[in-house]
Amino acid sequence: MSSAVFAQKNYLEESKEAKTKRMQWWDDATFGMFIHWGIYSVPAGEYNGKGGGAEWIMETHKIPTAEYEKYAAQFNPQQFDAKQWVEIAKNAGVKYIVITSKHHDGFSMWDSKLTKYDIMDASPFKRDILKELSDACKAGGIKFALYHSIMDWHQPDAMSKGSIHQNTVNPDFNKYREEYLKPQLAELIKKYDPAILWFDGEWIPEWTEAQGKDLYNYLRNIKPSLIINNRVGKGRDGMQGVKKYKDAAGDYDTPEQEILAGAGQDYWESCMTINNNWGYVKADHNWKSSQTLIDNLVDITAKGGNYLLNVGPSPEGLIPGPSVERLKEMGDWLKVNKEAIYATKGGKTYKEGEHIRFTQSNNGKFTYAIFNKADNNELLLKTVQPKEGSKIYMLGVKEPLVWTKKGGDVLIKLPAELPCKYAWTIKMM
Ligand code: FHN
Repeated sequence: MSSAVFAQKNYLEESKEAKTKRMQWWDDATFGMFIHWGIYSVPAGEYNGKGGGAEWIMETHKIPTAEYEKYAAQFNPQQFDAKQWVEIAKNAGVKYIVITSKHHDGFSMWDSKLTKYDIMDASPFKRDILKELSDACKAGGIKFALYHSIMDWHQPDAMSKGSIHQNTVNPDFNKYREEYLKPQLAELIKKYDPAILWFDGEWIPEWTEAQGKDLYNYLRNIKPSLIINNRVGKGRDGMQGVKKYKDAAGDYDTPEQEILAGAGQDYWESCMTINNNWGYVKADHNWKSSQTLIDNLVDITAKGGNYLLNVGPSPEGLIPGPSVERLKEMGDWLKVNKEAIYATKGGKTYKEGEHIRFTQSNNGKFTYAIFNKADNNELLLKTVQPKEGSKIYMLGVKEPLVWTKKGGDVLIKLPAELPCKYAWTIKMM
């Protein structure tokens, strides 16, 4: 009897209109929270008294697999509360959460049928973290998404000959890809329905653009609405994260720890740490200021990108206090200025001096001038100005602002009392 062969759709040939429709929620969301959490939080950036590594600690200190596996037996985050994490994200104004399902160390943070090296079988915690968090995201109205590493330092066939993580005599990468990587991803989609799959670790020599294109299509045929980043293939140009060639696999560019120049870029998302590390490091006290984090959000939005800001929870299951404080301040700022950030596009001229950025409502009706510094309680606008005779407002302030023409520029008198800290938004037509 012939087996039913389901017609595989070729999503690599998706129309621009279909992609725009599929990406619309992501484009409007603008602000996401990255979570790097795994058994690497147990050593917390220190091994045998030496610092360095965070989520890379196994590689940084060349820890043998059998020794590293012991961290799984110590991973017991009893203070983990998914509802609390979602509350922190909502209070920050975050619209989607991307958490590591499996980082390079190969440990699966969910109950996987494909391995015993997972949260249910190898740790005393024995709770399905991804299930708890995906349920909490759904209840909280936040999109749930997953980071998944193609590189895997634990799976026998995943690392090439000569790698310190080579765990078998003749590694067969095709076997790893077809009998482990792809089935685990299908399992993750079926169990947790992620809105995005955020790939990483694609730089290994065994991975190719052709495999990336095949994986992209395989996943989109399982979940057509899935959004997949450009690290699914080999088209990313280093940490700048942009596509090296037009038809590279993946839906958006992924600059890391940097902000693109914007202007004409397609879909892109800048991922950044909130301190100096992705994974938890107990000695890392270098948190970025709320001013810097809000300036980054404004700058990225004005250039048409998304901001994926990372937290690294502790081995106890807590998002570090300084991260929570800064995320709350970003949320307070967004409560006043959200109209200039969500569902907007980059402004006509997004850069006018160091202290002003412009965004526009998606329908182009309103322009927003977001600034973080003004002289003598006045703001001078040069290249982007309000229409003659129109009223202009500051978001969070009821009364219209007084503005006058000064030569070819516009001078705006700021209200005596500003509605928030860090940066302010002028709304004009
Ligand atoms: O090697 C990873 C690193 O651990 C971290 O996950 C970042 C976040 O995007 N990506 C890779 C480094 O580029």
